[in-house]
Amino acid sequence: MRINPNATASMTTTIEKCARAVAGPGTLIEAVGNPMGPVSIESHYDEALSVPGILAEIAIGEADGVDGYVIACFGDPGLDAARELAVGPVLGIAEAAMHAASFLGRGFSVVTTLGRTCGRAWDLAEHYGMARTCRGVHACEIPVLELETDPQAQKVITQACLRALEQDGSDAIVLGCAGMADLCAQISAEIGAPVVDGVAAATVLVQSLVTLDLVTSGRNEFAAPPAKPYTGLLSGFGSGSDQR
Ligand code: 5HY
Repeated sequence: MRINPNATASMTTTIEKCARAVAGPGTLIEAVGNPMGPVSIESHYDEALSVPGILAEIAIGEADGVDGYVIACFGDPGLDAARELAVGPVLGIAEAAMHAASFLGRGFSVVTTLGRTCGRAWDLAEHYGMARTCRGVHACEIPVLELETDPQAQKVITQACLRALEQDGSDAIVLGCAGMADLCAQISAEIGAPVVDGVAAATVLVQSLVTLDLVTSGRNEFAAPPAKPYTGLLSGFGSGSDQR
C-alpha cells in the first residue's frame, strides 16, 4: 500500500501509476490519500499534521492484511510510528531514494520543491547515514501542487538538476517530491545521469523485503506502542498495541 501523506487525489493517482509501473507480477498496488491532512506538505507544520491520517491508513491496512507500505512524501512523515504499527516493512521515499542513489556513484544531489524543505532533506540524509554521500540539496522553488499545473515545471526542475550535478560534482540526482515521480525518466534522458524517484525505488524495495519474507523487527523500539487512552480529536488512536 502506497500512502500519499497529502490529501490531493491527483497526486495519489500519480503515485499509484508510478508504483504500478515498477511492481512485479503478483504485487497488488493500492494507493490511498490522507483522509485528514494538508493538501500538500511544504513545512514542518504540514508534516506534523499529516501523521495521524497516515497512521489511520496503516491501521486500516493492518486490518486488511497488507504486506508492506510506502510513505510517499519526501519528508518520510510518521515513518518510525508507522513501523511500530505495521507488521510488514514500511519505507519512506526519501530513505529509499537516497539508499538507491548511493549504489550509483560516489555522491548524489537532491532536487526538491521549496527552499524551506531543504533542511528536512539534510536531516534525513544525516539520519539515514547518507550525509557523506549526499553532496547537495537544491530547491526548484515550485510549490508541490504547481508541479502538476505549471507547464514550465519539467524544464525548471531539469535545469536545477543540471546545476546541482555541476555544483556538487555528484553522479546522480534524487527527486525530492512524490509529485516529480512521473518526470523521472524524461529528466534522466535530458541530463544524461541517473535520476532516482523515491516512489519507484521504495515500491521495488518493499516488494523485495516482502519477497524475502522480511518484516520490521519488533524486538526493541519498533515494538507495538504501549496501550493507553488518547483524548480529544485523537481519542480513536488509543490502545493500539494489541494489533501485532
Ligand atoms: C512530497 N510534499 O513528496 C513533499 C515534497 C516536499 O506534499 N509530497 C508533498 O516538498 O517536501
